[in-house]
Amino acid sequence: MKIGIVCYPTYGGSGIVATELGKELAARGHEIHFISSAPPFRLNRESENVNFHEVAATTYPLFDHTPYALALATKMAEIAELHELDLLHCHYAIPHSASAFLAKCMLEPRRLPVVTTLHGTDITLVGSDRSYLPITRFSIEKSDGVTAVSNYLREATYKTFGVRKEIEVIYNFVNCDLYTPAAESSLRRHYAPNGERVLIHLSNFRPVKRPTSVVEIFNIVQARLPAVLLMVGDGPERSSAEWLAHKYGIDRKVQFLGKRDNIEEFMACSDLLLLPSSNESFGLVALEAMASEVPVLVSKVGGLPEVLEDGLDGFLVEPENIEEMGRKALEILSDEDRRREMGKHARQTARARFCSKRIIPQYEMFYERILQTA
Ligand code: GMT
Repeated sequence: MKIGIVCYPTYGGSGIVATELGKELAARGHEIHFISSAPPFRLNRESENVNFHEVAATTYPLFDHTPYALALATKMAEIAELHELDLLHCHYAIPHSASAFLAKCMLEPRRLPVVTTLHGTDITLVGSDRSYLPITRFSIEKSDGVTAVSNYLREATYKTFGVRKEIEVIYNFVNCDLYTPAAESSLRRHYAPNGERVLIHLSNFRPVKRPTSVVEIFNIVQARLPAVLLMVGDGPERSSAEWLAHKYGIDRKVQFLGKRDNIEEFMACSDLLLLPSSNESFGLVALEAMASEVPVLVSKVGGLPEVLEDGLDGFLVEPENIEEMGRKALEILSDEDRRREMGKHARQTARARFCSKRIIPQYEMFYERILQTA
């Protein structure tokens, strides 16, 4: 198939899933055309089946804001025609699916089926804001196929938008050959030279990820055992988290590493992932940790209970309960045999339910169904 993939290029789950999906589909022989404002950050174009088309949104002194959605629609229509795309797959509804609808209308009577994958805040936060709700509902209804990354998100979409559209759940996936446990790690030697336990948090540091809570949980842990915390990523809450670590006097144990590419190496050198988000439709980073044999301590919210089994792959704790998160972290980290056992179970869960080999064919089948019916 010739597939156009539309996503945000920035550090965020929806862009990562879109990029990894495109790479996996290309490896399976499909021709992939990424359409975005910049190359998605995990995209490498080693495969000749992978193409990238930049949306250049021209600005003008009259515009307060550049009308990106219009430039995107124009680019979608142009690429679909030029490369004879079979379908467009939009990741994150806003504004991608609305632009795709415009592109589809522009090309009529040529057919251009549109698939939308809902990821999270396009439904639970941004999409449910009144300024976007009607257009998001419209774009979902007008898509030829809609998928959501968890049952939780599917139900949230029905509840928030009252749509009648059939929504198929296709879970997020992980490359289990890339995310693997490491017997030896130079990163671990570098960050934990004295055998400290390594805790990790990875996100785009938006308020929903609660990075300051990560520091609070770590503060409880480090008071009881030698430990370091790796904070990977960047975003608006980073300085508050840094300031808190300074206030607690633990800044030398907390490393803010900014955005990194070699995530699999950081995962593999860690002992525990912390993800105390206030909401999470899936929690891709938890899955990446699990595949690396790293137990996870996450909030009992959104789609996370669909991803891991409480007590076996890690723990699910109410997001506000920092004390309990601290206790559970210590429970895992103070018993190395148990921690390893949990890690192994977590990898088994990842392999059995969320490996790319298992999930990518679900997307292919979905596309085929849409192509037959749209
Ligand atoms: O919140 C993020 O990290 C980015 C956001 C996005 O849509 O770019 O992530 C959402 O999509 C990810 C991939 O499907 C999910 O793993 C995240 O759980 C989800 N984030 C939230 O629901 C807050």
